Amino acid sequence: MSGSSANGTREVATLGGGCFWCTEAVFSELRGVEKVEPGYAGGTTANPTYEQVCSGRTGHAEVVQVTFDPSVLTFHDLLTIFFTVHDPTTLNRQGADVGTQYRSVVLYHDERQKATAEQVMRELEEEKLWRRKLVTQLVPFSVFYPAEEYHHDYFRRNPSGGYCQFVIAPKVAKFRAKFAERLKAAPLARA
Ligand code: MHO
Repeated sequence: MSGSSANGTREVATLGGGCFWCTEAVFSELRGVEKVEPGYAGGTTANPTYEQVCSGRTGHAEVVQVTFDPSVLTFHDLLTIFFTVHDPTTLNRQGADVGTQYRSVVLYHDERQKATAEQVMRELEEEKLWRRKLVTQLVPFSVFYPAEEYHHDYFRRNPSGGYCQFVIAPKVAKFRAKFAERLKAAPLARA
């Protein structure tokens, strides 16, 4: 989906890579990313709650909806990073988080996004970045339900939580080291 604003064109991507606390923490540090909203997509229940999604019965995945400036960060770049910060080879699972709500999924907003996702997935298979086959779902986007307020900015607001310290912080550290030149600010400049 593309749209125009006073500052130029913006694009929206909807991506599921396991727990949305993790993907939000990572994507929000990228230059070119203007907004990252955690939520639910790809299921059938309208206006699902977190508890319902966690039950695995709504069909939704935990996702992030990312609004970005494609002149700074292309959808191709965003996807390449997406496929590095989560494991797209474990079906319905990211580490200890198991269930269809943690599936790897790209919900494309138009045919161009679909073609780009197919291309990036092919490139990664060829590069053998992941030794196993990618199991990422590629499906058309329909509805996004924002998550409850307390899930927004979760990593930054709950740094001492166990999941934040043991699961998210190491992922963020790896991401910062790998994509240092793409960050909004140097990691050392952050408190
Ligand atoms: N296993 C984690 C997942 C959080 S995530 C937002 C927990 O229940 O704390 O699904």
